[in-house]
Amino acid sequence: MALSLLLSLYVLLGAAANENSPRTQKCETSIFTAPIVPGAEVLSIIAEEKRDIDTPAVPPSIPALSGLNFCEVKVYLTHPGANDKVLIQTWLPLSHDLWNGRFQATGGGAWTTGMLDIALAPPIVTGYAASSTDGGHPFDFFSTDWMLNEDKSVNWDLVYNFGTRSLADEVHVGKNVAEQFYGRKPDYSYWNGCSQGGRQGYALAQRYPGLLDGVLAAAPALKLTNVVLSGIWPIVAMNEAGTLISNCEFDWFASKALEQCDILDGGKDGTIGDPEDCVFDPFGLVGQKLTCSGREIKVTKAMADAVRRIHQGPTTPFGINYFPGLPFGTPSNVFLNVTIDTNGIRKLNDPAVLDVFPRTILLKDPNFDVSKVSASDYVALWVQASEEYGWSFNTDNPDLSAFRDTGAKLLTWHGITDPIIPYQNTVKYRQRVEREMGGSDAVDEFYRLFLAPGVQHCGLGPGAIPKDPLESLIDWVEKGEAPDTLAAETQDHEGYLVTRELCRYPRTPKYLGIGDINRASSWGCEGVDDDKVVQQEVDVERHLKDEL
Ligand SMILES: [Ca+2]
Repeated sequence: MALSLLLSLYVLLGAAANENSPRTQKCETSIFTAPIVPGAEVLSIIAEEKRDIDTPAVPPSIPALSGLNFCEVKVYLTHPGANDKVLIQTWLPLSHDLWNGRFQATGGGAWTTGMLDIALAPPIVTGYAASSTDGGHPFDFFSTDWMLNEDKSVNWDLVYNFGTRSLADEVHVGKNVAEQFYGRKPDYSYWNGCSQGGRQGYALAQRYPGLLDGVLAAAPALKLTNVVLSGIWPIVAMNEAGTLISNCEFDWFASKALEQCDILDGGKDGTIGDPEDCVFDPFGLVGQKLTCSGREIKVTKAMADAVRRIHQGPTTPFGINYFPGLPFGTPSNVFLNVTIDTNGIRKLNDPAVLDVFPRTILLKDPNFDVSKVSASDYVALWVQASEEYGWSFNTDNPDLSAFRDTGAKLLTWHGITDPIIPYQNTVKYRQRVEREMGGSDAVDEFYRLFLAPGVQHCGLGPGAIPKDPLESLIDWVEKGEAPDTLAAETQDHEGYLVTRELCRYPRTPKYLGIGDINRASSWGCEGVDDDKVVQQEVDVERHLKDEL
């Protein structure tokens, strides 16, 4: 009797469990069928249960993780006529109970379309079904060789994959694979990427509206051909100024700018709240002395001129500025590599990866010498890059109406002292969207931008870094709670916690004058004058061609 009662209870409880939670399939190849992907043909699917997997860190935003368990689904597809073979890798929490019901598509970085395992580990830890793609090319952050065929002609299909096509494929496949595994569609789908991955988020919003409910796109490499070439501008600027300036000297100028402008936001906290307010004149330091590697150096006019030109950003020989430079106070560690030897001889060291794109893809000239580029050569490179690759890479269409009309949300944050992608590049895009789509308030309904003072590229720097911007996006999408500020924190050099609420663009931070300067509660956000925000757009490309 007791046994039959137990059996009855077992059946009842089992039935109830089945009714309330759909059964997760076993993680094996046989349970998956080919997803339908517009414009592509699935070649194969392989599913395998993975246990106790470790993944490496990618500083500053991705930590090393270990002991991960998941169902890995590899889908290989091709685009008919392209002769490509693209991997889309999806990781799925092993049971329905471990899944948070959401899908997350992840982005790449530098010259990768996706980061595969590295990018998939953080979302699996927090319960997402998540995807990444290799775009059909080898994984290498710093090489663009894969964009060329063996005969050195451009592989336009891979250029297309990298720019936009593989991103949509990744979302189609990932959502479908999750649905097959869990027996229901994801409740919500998101994009999460920084830098190249940030640009990719905008590519999805601009070209494939309707695929995602929310896009988190940090420090986006919008106008990618411009961003890439802006990396060699400091070298051109030094050529034009007639002197090389060492990293040590540049950083001395940065410290002077910080000394002067830190207080403009009301608080001496080691960051400049709004560099637009910082009117810093490097020529005012001519004649002053500094010390680098034990050697005393006197600031010359040529040095001040080099610093001015670097901060001004790409400018034609006739003085027309066509891309933002690094704001004052930004470190030089990425784009400058000049040292001074014991004899006082200045030397431009190997520019490392800065010249990869112009050397291998644009000019296809292995002997290209970036140290010899003049301001007019540079304009020619700029126009060529934009004309040949802009259609795939630049992701700068300001019309987001189709994305807005689906109800989706776009959230971006950008470090103000980003030494790789000037934050003004993102601001300029946002201003173009405002002009196109009814002004700042109308755009804020679906697209919000937060600037992070003192933060570098995707993280690092002395400023407070957004704590969990994806959570803020989720609250906006799923609960209708639009973020007015973005919670951020960091630790100062003594390990003391620093908190901030990052201001929603175009507002800027202001210390309230009382209270702990390291606490968010001591800071507010203030508005800006209208004339500061809206500037008429100039057709820069046409202007540059006129000068050629
Ligand atoms: Ca400050």
